[in-house]
Amino acid sequence: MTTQSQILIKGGKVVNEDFSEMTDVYIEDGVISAVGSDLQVAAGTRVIDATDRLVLPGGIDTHTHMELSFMGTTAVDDFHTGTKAAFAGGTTMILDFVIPQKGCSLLEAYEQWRTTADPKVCCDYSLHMAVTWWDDTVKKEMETLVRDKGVNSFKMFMAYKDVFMLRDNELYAVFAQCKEIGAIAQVHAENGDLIAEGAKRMLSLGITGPEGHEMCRPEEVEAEATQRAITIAHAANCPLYVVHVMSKSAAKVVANARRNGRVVFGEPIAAGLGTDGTNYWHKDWAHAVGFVMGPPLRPDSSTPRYLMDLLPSTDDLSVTGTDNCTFSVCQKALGKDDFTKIPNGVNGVEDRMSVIWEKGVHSGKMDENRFVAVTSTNAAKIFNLYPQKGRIAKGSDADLVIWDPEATRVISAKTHHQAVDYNIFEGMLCHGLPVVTISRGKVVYENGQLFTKPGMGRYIPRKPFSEFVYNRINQREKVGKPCAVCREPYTGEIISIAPKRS
Ligand code: URQ
Ligand code: ZN
Ligand code: ZN
Repeated sequence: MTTQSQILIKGGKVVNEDFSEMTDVYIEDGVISAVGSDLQVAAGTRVIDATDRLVLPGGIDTHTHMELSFMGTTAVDDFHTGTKAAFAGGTTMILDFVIPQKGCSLLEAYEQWRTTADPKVCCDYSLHMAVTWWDDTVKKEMETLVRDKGVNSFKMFMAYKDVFMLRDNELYAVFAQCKEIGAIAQVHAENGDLIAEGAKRMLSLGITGPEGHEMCRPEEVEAEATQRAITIAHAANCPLYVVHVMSKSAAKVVANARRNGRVVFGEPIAAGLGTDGTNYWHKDWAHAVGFVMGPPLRPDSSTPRYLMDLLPSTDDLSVTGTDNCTFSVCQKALGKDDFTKIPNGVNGVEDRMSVIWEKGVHSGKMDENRFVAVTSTNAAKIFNLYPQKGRIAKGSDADLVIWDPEATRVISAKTHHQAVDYNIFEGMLCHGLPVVTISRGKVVYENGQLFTKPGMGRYIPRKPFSEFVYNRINQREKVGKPCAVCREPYTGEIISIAPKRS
């Protein structure tokens, strides 16, 4: 790993979300210190030639679950292998999730996740907090997490009945608290009751394979919960972020709500943008089971294109993550006779940027600036990391990727850097890949080689009341309050109601 503290990236095209320009970038001590031509640099500066390449802000993966203990086992990509793989794919920051068991302290869970992650992470990271139960102590701990621990996002599950799931009244209470403390509410939007009934029905019909996982929770089960969450969040005047939007139906609900002025953001993930749920019907069980996640990938094979079409446009969908939560086939085999026992989760952290470049930019659906917006900048703005992250500008962290838009690679578990033993994008040819990844001014990936050390990444605290998220909320708080009608009191006759005979 080079100890170089000055780097000059020369001759490249710097691409931010709002414009691109042929210019140079000078990095000193982990920070971008100048962007321009003919820059004065210190003696001994390392010069990296970026001719014919793009210089992008490092990717931000909004949704990972490294080494999550879930459904009886632990996700095989941990904070070390998962963040090395992130670098290899051009991602320089992940946002992972603290998920306390029902009834357990959120603060204690936060400390456990920090103790696990800090010594292992290679890239910078931050933590969302899941709220899996509700009472006054949870309410107080949310406030403490925002004030003292730099958490500004809380995820509530509407699925995983009896495990993580919250009921509507609890959702309303948590959303109200999120708005009070300036956090954004995130939801896993599926109707957990319908999933439980659907699973019972499938098993009673003798359907135990991965196809039952999708059939027990079809896309309207996701769309219904998405709409319900949007309605409850709007009632609480709370900003909402719908994680892993996996279907056309749910995407339409988010897009429609945004056009109706709701403060809601939709997050499609690499899996839903790059592949589909027809894989659940594959005759080879070991192939089909690899795609099991919740909400499921959809058997409507036009879904990836539909979701991708909503990214370039008017921000119907705003930001991309991966929900990287990997279980090798032998772990998935815990559910070989019963799909409800298959640990849910797929890969994505290494391949997200290339999959979106291939399906979004190379296909001509979005331009390079929009690519930066949906893979990095919008995430930074929503989670209040901008412009420290998500931009190439003086003073921003030197998290960059030198991107070769014409280079190609074929995605395969044989060559990926992740620990999981299969890849849902196996065999996919992608244009667009990182040549050099730079994290806080250090070259951490170059020409296929990683230069990382576990623990070199930092936890990044985030402040509440992100302007990008709260500007409209705050204004509605001021002007949108309902008010009573002034009228003379009623003086007419009132019917008398005879007291009930006991
Ligand atoms: O639901 C989630 O986001 C976690 C538990 C990962 N697993 C999944 O299938 N999405
Ligand atoms: Zn989820
Ligand atoms: Zn997740």
